[in-house]
Amino acid sequence: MAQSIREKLLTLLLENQNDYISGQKISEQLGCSRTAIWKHISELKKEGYDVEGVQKRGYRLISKPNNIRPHDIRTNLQTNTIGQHIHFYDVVSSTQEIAHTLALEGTKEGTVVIAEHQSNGRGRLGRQWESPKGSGIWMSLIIRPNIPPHQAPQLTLLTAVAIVQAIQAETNIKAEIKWPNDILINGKKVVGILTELQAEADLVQSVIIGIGINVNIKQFPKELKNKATSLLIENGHHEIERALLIRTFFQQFEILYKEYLEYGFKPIKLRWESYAVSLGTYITARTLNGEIYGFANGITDEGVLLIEDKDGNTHQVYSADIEISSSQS
Ligand code: BTX
Repeated sequence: MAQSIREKLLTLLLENQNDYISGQKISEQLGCSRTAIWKHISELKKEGYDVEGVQKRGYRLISKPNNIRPHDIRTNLQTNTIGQHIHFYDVVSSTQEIAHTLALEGTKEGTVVIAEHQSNGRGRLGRQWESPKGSGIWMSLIIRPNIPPHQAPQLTLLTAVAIVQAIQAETNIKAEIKWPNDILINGKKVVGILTELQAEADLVQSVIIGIGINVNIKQFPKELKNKATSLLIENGHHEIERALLIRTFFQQFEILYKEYLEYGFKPIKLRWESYAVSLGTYITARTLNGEIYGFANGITDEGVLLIEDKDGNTHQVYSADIEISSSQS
């Protein structure tokens, strides 16, 4: 999608962050009047951008807010599809709900729904996902891969790889993946992924990937304190620019997704394994049909977890919550 005037203006201001750029130059480059530019700058100021305007010198960007509106994210975004269409909300019940409706209406692949706050963010099996205002990334990405439904869990693993890579690129923190959908730092959950499908018997129509990233959360409610963390907590309490992290995630995701569509899951699986904490160790898997305890041998080319129990039987686990044990019990 072509950049909007607002995005072009932001790009110019960011490229010249420490210098003044004249109103004349901006209006030439953007092909709009100086009054229109002044109006856009006023809007940006209302959103928290600190832009200095000095007569005869022009405009200079002094600082930007930690916002995640479409133009904050799309400025300098280098993707063809992922994140090219963004629906932003201050508050929603769940971004998944809106994404489902958009997907049914035939929205373009790569469309993203993002909110500052979810009043009813959801995890798997009807669990709640805590989504406080202004400090996280709560978003749903819609894609339309040409795959049978049973392969869709691979996209959860692909998403996890893209997130781990984006976190490492932007914060230098090495996060780990716990099969199938948790991303952990120091054993605590920092990201949750919820993959939902719209499918016919043998063909996927849309995959809606819900992603919750605890970015700048300073404190968690009592019941989550011991199992949840945020990038800010793990990063010596330095704030992280959310729009930048989202952009990097979109770029990483697009690269991996293209690779996946062309070569299948194998190359993604190799990367996933290099970040996984739940392999080569004893684990307990809690499935809807009961518990399995054993040695996690690996995942199949489909993304299914293989657990060998004490009798040497291998179990294929498609979905579960797992707990890692430090040794054989
Ligand atoms: P899950 O079922 O694996 O994890 C849910 C569990 O994680 C909860 O029961 C709780 O114990 C814990 N938890 C809740 N909130 C948090 C949090 N902020 N940080 C760490 N742990 C938490 C994981 O489900 C999938 C979550 C997906 C969330 C995204 S946000 C955007 C999209 N919209 C939506 O409604 N859900 C997805």
